Amino acid sequence: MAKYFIILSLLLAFCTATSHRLRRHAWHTLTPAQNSSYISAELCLMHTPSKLSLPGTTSRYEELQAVHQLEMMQWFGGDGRPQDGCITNGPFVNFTNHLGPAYAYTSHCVTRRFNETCSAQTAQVFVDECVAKGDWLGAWTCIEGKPHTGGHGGVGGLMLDAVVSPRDPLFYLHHTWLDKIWADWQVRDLPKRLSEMGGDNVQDEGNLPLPFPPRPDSIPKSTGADGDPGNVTTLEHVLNMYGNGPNRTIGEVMDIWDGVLRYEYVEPETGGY
Ligand SMILES: [Cu+2]
Repeated sequence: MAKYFIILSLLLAFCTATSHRLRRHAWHTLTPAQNSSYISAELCLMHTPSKLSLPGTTSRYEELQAVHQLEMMQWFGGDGRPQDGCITNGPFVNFTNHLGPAYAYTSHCVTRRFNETCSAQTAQVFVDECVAKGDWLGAWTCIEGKPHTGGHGGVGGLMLDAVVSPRDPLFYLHHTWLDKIWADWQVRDLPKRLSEMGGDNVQDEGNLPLPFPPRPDSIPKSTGADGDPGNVTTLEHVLNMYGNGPNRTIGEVMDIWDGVLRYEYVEPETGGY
């Protein structure tokens, strides 16, 4: 929550000239008059023309959004261009993919089609809802639902290709964030949640949030379900790395802190995800 108040204070500072030191207060402690004055400050920003010549901006309000967008673009590039979705800036602008779409093999750029409606599903409120679930099946389906699909749909383009979405470098940022949500759910009930597993190991292709085309005969069948006694995922389930590293069972990687992975998350100073 703290980060929102920093942004709120910045918004107010743009339209309120002050000579004394500003003090930051939580929204719910303000008077109705102060709440309305804050809203007026936002409207002021929205109605004040831009002056920084940042791409796409028409108001001071959008210039603040542009700071965030440009920070991301600096590292990963921005949205795709209208005609074909290819990104036009950032370090991956000249990167050519060779896998996909789906199970095909073609040469193509990194494509994106940002969608703020989808991105909204990654909001903190939905993450909190998932982390509060009392069992693995509840947490997994919750994370899969909004935070997971919200990230894929929010970026769009390659990220919406259910078979080869990792073609966009943003995929890895998104999925390591999902890993953290899982770990945050685990720490709420340790050590019990280091061994909680379940759910189908072969997804129902007719009931997926993203479309999976049928697997052609030329593609080897997945061996991901090795080790499971049936269509229920267990700790003995083998994660096939196809030579990228040693195959592991799910049981071996459940404990990120003391298992074979051995890592921990460092919380940002402002908290949150
Ligand atoms: Cu994903």
